Amino acid sequence: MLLCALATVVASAPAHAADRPQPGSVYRDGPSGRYLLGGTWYQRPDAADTGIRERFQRSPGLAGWTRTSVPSASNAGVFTNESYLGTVHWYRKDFRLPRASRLSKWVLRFESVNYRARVWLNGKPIGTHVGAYLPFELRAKSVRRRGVNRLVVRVDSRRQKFDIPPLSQRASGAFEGGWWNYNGILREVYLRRVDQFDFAQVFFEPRLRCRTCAATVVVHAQVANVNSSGASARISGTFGGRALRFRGHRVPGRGTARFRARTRIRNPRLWSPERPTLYRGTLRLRTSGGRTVQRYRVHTGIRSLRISRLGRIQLNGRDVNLRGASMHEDSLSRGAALTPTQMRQNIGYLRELGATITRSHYPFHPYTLELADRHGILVWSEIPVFRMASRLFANGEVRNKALRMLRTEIARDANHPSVAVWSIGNENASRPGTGLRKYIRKASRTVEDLDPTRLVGIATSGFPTVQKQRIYTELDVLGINDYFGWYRGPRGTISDRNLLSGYLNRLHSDYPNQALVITEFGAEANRSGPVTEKGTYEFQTDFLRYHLGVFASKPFVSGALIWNLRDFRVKPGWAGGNPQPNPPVNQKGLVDDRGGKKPAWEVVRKIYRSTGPFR
Ligand code: GCB
Repeated sequence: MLLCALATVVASAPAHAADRPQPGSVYRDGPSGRYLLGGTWYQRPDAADTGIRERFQRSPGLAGWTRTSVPSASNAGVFTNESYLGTVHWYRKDFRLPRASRLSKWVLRFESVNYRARVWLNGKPIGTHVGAYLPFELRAKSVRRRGVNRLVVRVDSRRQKFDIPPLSQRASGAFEGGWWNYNGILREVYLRRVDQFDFAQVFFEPRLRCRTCAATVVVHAQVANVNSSGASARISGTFGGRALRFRGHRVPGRGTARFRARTRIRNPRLWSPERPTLYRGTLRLRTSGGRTVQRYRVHTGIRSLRISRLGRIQLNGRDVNLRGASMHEDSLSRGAALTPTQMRQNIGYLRELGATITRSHYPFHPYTLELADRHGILVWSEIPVFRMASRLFANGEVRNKALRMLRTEIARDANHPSVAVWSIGNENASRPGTGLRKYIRKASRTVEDLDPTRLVGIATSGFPTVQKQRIYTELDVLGINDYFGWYRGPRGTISDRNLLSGYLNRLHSDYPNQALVITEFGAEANRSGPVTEKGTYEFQTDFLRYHLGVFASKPFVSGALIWNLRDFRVKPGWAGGNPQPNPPVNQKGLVDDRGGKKPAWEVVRKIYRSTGPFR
């Protein structure tokens, strides 16, 4: 009740800096009719105590609000326990609708809000959403065609018991969670103009039987009718300049219909890290009367991914040998709300390093994926099912939530040729119980159904104490987080790096049909010192060189990713195995917070540059 009162008061306030959003988007692929809701926004912490709330209600103008821009992490640079555990923060934005036909309807698209969002438009609640890193859309029913609109968003970054990924403070005082909990509207907000029909999902599915074969591209389009009465829709389009022919379909009122077309490409130019060829696909959506209501464009690639009989990842029929580094969306100045320049910088580092693969614990910003497509960097794409205890998977609703994330991720990212693996989690229970086994099985079927062109995998802790887990044989790829010689592991079993080689051999014989990728290996480094002392640049350099040497001697290792490209913030008290840590910073980066390259950079760069993407 109080929340609504707050939002209504805000809604009746005089307009401040009401701009008219301009057409355009940060990432280029997707539907027409997108307008970036950039410009001036305002933010304020929640007025939790009555005094502040009263003041706020009496002066509904700008008192208490500060000017900001979106994307925004409200607690960037604040590394207190409270900031990590979560807060409530408000955002608001005044805007005028772009000029458009009266037939247009409007949708608000949020690319990522962490973690719970409640949204009001002109004082009316228009929807809520839970979970970051994936987009959600709300119908802007209460939008005013003339005059000023006021959008208000309440962002609550506190995590609840069954949220994914988990984040809390244990009774011991220790914190759960793997990266800083930034509160805010972490990625862009768009206004989308929709008229009658809307592309709900588009997938250009490349089918390629062999490297020299002709390719078939099957185009799947799901069209939504935003009106209440049924109507016929038509789609036309092109792929690589060739015409696509779809049959017309009737789309039920407020329902959806599926359209399909295919085209054959006799001599396809294949996408690979060496030559990341992109084909342009365009679609045009029309009413039966011939009025164009939306266009859609993608830049995608033709390539195949499968596992060979020897358990190796094959890209376009050739065994890969990938090397790279993982990333977190994190910067000292902006938290997780990276600017396009920062995303370009990160991809720039990967390119300079000679990396052919990257990874994160959550779906990347779509712009990062477009850059990866363009520059031939494969992506291990993961949903944030991060270190979840068995008891969580025992809960069917938790499993369903994770599966929904996976489906949303596939729907959003299926056209990126860089995405090679849909990863369904990281370091969950090492010996999956019934619940986790059910989740793995369902997730693997989900990928098979929705996207047969890619591999399904999971990242696990590399512990030799864990025997073969039969459930993993239902996956294509097994990710191993290798900290041999860094952490101690269960009963000290990974303290000795010399045990790494034998452990990898054992894994390969346990899972001969699964590909193995080293999803993590790394060591903290924040100072110079003896090579034998953990936390020194010398130790990190020697550690990475040694591990890369072991991987190079194992033809069954399809790829390896350093943890991490750059230093990032984890949680209060983070030490990460470094006897002289700098909490909350994870300093396993090759690059530090000032953009400085640590000594290991040059050693890794030389090794990566002399390792081709194929065997
Ligand atoms: C891991 C986690 C990653 C941590 C890393 C570390 O295994 O997957 O999120 O940051 O280890 O530095 O300990």
